[in-house]
Amino acid sequence: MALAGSLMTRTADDVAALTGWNAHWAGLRVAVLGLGLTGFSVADTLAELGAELVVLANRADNETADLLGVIGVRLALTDLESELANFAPELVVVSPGFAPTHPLVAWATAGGIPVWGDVELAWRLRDRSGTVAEWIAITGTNGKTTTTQLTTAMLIAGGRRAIACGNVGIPVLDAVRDPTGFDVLVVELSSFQLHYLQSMSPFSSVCLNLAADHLDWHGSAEAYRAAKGSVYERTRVACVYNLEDDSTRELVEEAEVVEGCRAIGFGRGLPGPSDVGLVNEIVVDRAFLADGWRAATELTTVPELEAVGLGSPHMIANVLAASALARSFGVAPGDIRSALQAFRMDHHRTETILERDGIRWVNDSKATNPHAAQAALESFDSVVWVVGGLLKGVDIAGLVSANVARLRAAIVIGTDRTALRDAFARHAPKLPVFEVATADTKEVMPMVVSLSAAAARPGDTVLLAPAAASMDQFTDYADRGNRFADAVRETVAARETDAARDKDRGFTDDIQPSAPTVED
Ligand code: UMA
Repeated sequence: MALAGSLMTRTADDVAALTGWNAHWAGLRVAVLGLGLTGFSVADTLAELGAELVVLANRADNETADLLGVIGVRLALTDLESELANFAPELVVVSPGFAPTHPLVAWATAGGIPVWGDVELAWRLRDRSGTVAEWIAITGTNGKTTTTQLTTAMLIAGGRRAIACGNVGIPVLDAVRDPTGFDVLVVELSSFQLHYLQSMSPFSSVCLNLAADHLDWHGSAEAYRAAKGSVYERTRVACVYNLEDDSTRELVEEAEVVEGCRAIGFGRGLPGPSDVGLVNEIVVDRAFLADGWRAATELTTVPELEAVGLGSPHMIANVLAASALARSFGVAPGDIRSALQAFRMDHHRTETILERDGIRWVNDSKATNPHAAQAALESFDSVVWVVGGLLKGVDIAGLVSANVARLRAAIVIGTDRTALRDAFARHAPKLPVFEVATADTKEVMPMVVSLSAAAARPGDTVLLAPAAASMDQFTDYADRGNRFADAVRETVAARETDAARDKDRGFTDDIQPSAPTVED
C-alpha cells in the first residue's frame, strides 16, 4: 500500500491544496524552469522540503550549476522538451524570463499541469519562520524599484523589520526563508511575476502607473494590463492608485478585494479626503488620520525632497505612493520624514556622472521603456539623447515626436536601429542623428561619448535614457550604465587635457547635421 501511495500521481487539485511549510511537499515531482536567481531559490527551497526535482534551462552559469549539484538536484541543459515529458511533473515552477508561449510552459499548460511562479510558491510557504510577515505588493511600469526601496526605508525607520525583495533582486523565497523573519516583505512584482501568481492576498498594494511595455512577452497590451491589475486582487487594507493615471484607478475598481479594503489615491495635486498629495509645496496625508475630511498631516516638503535628489516630478510621485503604503501600515509621519532625509537613490536612475564645461552627463540606464525615458527627458531642457536597444515590441515613434523640441541631437545604439531611424526621419528630420553600429560591446559607449561630446553645447545634458532593454549588447541595464559612466569619466577627462588642442582644431564646433553611421 505504501509503495502504491508513493507512486501515485498527484492531481492539479492536490497540488492546489499545498499551502504552508509543513504541507506534504515531500516526493512532489516538480520541474523548475530556469537557473538564474529565481530558479536556484526555487530548487533550493523545494530540495529542503524533500520534493523530487529537475531543473531545465537553456543556459546556466557554472557556479550556480555546481551549487545545484551540491544540493543534489539534477540539471538538464539540452533536449528540454523530452526531458520535461519524461519527468512527468506534477507541478512546474517557472522563472519570470519564460513567456507563457515558451514551448516548455505551453506544454505544461496544455496538459493541465499547474504552472506557478516563484512568488506563488513563496506566498504558500510564508509561514516558514514562525512569524508570518505581511506583504506589501508594488508594481507599475516605472518607479517600482525606487518605491519599493522608499517604502522599506520608511517601515524600517518606523521600527518594523522589513526587507525589499522580488524583482528588486532578492528572490522572495530567500526573504521567506530568512531565519530571523520579518514583520513586512515589501515585494516588487514585475508583470512576468504577476502573470504566474494566483493566490497572494497582500496587506496593501499599488500599481504606480501603466504604459506599454513587455508586449513581446505578454502578447498584447491587454494581457500586460491584466497582469499589472492582478496586484490588487485580494488586497486587505489599502489599494493605492495614481490620481494622475486613470488606468490605475480602473484596475482597482475591477479588482476583487477583501471587504473593508480602502482605495487610497496619490498625486501631485491637492489631495481629497482619502488621498496623499501636495498642498502648495507640502506633502500631506489625508487618508490615514482620524479626521481626513477636515485635517491633513504634513509628511515632508518639496524643498526637503529636492535637497536629497527626490525632487523631480516622477520621484515626488514615488515618494507619495511609498508614503501611502507606509502610512497604511501605521508608520508615523516623523519616521517617514527621517527615512526620506536619509534616502539615497540607486545608481543608473537619473544619476549625474559629472559636469564639465557646462555639459551635464547623466546615466538613466534604468529607463528600459519609453515611459521611463519620458520621465527622464522631462527633467532637462536641452538634451543629447542616447537611445536604443531591445524595444520589446513597443512603439517608439510617440516618444520621439513628443521630445523633438528638447533635443540637440540623438545617438542611436542597439543591434536593430530601424524603428528609431524611421521615427527620427519622420518626426525630427532636421535633428542630427548618429548611429553607433559597432558589434563590439566594448566599443559602443566610447563611441557614444565621443559623438555626444562633439554634439553637446554648454547648458546641454547628455542623457543615456535608452527607452529599451539592454540585452542585445550588454549583460543588463547596470552593465550598460556602468560602461557609459566609465566611458564618460575616461573620455571626458582625457578630452579636458586635450581641450585646447581640440578647440584649435574646431573639434567641438564642427557638427554635421547629417546622419553618419559610426562603424567598427
Ligand atoms: N532561461 C532559459 N531560457 C529562457 C529564459 C531563461 O533557459 O528562454 C533560464 C536561464 O537559465 C537563465 C535563467 O532562466 O539563466 C534566467 O531566468 P530569468 O530571466 O527569469 O531571471 P532571474 O535570474 O531568475 O531573475 C528574475 C528577474 N528577471 C526577469 O524577470 C527577466 C529579475 O528581474 C529579478 O530580480 C529576479 O528574478 C528575482 O526576483 C530583473 C529584470 O530584468 C531585474 N526584470 C524585468 C524588469 O524589471 O523590467 C521584468
